Amino acid sequence: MVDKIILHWLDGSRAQRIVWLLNELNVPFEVKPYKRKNFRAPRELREVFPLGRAPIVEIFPDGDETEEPIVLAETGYIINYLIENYDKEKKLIPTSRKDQELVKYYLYYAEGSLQSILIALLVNSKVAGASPFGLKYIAGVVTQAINKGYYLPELKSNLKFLDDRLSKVEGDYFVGNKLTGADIILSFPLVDNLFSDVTSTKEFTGLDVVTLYPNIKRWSDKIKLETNRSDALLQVKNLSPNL
Ligand SMILES: N[C@@H](CCC(=O)N[C@@H](CS)C(=O)NCC(=O)O)C(=O)O
Repeated sequence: MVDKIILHWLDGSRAQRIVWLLNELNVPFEVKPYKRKNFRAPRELREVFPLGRAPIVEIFPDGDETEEPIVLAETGYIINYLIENYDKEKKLIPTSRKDQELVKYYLYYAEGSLQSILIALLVNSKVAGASPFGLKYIAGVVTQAINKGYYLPELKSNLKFLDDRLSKVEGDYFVGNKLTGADIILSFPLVDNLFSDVTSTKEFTGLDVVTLYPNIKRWSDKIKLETNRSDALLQVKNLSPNL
């Protein structure tokens, strides 16, 4: 019997990367969609895993639903688990041990370092608007100073690091001249958050990312084409990625 895999999927979220991965692995799965309420995941997602963040993956080994499922949370861990357990043909696994470790580095890096900078910038950009009227001005000055003094230089340093890495790789991908978990995890911060809408990114960060980071731009265009195929897959299941 094959394992039964359920992907708990939230609109406009990191869960889309898991659709792409499962599609690449050619593994059958079910999608359970959730719709955000006031930008947040609905409470039902907490019934699957207590932190209630997407994606969450449930696996019933051998399709046996009488047993408790294996429940996976955290995108990097989910990607690693799915590749380790279901990539029998090593489609997404680089050949050298060094490159295999590099993929794992990116799985930690994307959520641990890069995404946390983007979240801080996003939160800081909302503080003034959410403050009581008399505090809006001062809140704006303080958060802008924090962004200018810390988060924006951090973002620039991270994007330069990634652009330099791409300038030195052989081929079009981050590791081993093939699509790996590194590209899949980095697609959310780089493609979805920064390069899909470069005008908003300019307003949000002041950075002209297309000019400053041409290697990421080239990679991002390629990745966008590849992910469109899995967006199409969701539409086939009557679940628009923009639900
Ligand atoms: N570090 C987690 C973050 C998960 C996360 O924050 N997911 C967002 C969607 S992209 C979410 O569920 N947001 C709903 C909420 O904040 O209520 C991961 O990598 O999976």
